[in-house]
Amino acid sequence: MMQAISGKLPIVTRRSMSHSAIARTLLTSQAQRDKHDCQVLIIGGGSGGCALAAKLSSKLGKNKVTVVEPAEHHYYQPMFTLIGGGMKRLEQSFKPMAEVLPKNINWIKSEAVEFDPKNNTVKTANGTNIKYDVLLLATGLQLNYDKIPGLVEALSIPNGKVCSNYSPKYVDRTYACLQNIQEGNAIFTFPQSPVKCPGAPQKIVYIAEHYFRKLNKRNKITITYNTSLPVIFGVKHYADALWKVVKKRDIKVNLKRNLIEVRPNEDIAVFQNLDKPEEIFEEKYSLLHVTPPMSTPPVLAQCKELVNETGFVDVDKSTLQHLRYKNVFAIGDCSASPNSKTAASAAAQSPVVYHNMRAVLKGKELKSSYDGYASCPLVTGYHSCILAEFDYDLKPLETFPIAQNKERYSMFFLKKALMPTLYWKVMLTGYWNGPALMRKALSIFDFGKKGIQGRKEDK
Ligand code: FAD
Ligand code: UQ1
Repeated sequence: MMQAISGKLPIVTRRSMSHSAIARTLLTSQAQRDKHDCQVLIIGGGSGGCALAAKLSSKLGKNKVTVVEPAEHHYYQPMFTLIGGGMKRLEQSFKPMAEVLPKNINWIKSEAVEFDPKNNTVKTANGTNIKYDVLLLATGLQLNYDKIPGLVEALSIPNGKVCSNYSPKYVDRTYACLQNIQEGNAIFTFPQSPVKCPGAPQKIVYIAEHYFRKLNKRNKITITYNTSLPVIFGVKHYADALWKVVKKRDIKVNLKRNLIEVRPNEDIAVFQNLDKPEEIFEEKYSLLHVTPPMSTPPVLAQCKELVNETGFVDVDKSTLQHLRYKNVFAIGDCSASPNSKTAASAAAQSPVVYHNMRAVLKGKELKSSYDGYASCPLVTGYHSCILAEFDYDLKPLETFPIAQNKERYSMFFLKKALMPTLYWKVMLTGYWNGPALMRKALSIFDFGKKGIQGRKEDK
């Protein structure tokens, strides 16, 4: 195997970095117009890519795994919900990429710009041609704020009324907006596209409602959640519980209503009724929280051999292997497997992808399969959370022997205090395979739950 690291000493050294981190970033500068071969190539060093890099590199050994990732920082995105609610600070949500990627891999700090699966090659923006034996696509989803006219402008107004928890660029605006609003309409949106963590657009609704009550301004503010979806949540077991929450707390929910324009000069948000497209609503806001439309990155979506008609990587939903290219796999948000896109799903996919990629490398049959597990901690305020967990059939697949369709402090504590450590120390190091083992162990207890998994009325 040819290594891209060659000859010269580093031109720029970073005092704060370890020697191995310097060696790994070296590849960035010296790889210009170079060739690079590897056994495993991973595109994207986010939740899924990083977890798999850790698992595979510790098994295969030094320099067998190459990760292409342009970002300087790795964000723990699930924390954005809490940052928007003023419960955590932005600085707590990220670490240098050099610190979270495993030490024994090659890191090409650039982005993939061309895929050629017929010839097992990927090109990067810094001019490296990489040849691989097996490829893992882990690019996640891109945020398309620019798809809504007026939105980028609205989000750039200092101390403005428009905010969004979805990007580290805008998340600090959310808590400022919660503080600034004194009266009027607080409007929250869910776009007409697949999104990562489909529960997150409504978590901030509940946090905002609780915040307004705490600050004694709730009676002067109306709260509306406009969602493009036909349901409040895709799993009936939890949707029933959420309808009770919105009713009790006087939150108005409009289904099938999509944000199509923002007019920041007039503080007006324009919505369309997705059932009757000619019906357009102009709504005045004092606070507007936007969840942007999302898609896989264009470089992936443009490679028609790799993706389906919606731009997601065309994999088998059980094995996570590409339907045509048997040495290609996907993990996380960019995969066409029809699960909810969450870090919890990527964790549950990680052992499946790991075992099946190793089987391909050894020329063996694929034996591992993914059940569609996804989890969404639906934070409903400053000390409560409904922990939704479900599978491909939208059946509850719960870890704990208590009713999880109820607002609980214990689940809030799990989300706020335990999950960040589980993520940084256990998932990104390749040891967290999702809660399946824990679920099995805890299944010996049944505090009156009477086998909620798979009850007919919950389907
Ligand atoms: P990501 O972690 O997004 O990583 C993708 C990586 O690919 C990035 O580092 C990017 O730089 C890189 N990349 C992109 N294009 C290229 C390219 N061309 N070349 C090379 N690299 C590229 N999940 C939960 O489980 N629980 C939660 O409570 C939760 N809450 C959330 C709240 C919010 C507000 C948000 C935004 C997300 C939340 N999620 C939650 C979802 C979770 O963060 C994602 O599902 C998870 O990070 C997906 O992992 P991934 O590896 O697919 O993508
Ligand atoms: C989870 O595994 C995970 O990925 C690390 C999350 O993202 C941060 C989650 O939010 C949740 C809830 C899970 C599931 C874990 C347990 C213990 C139920």
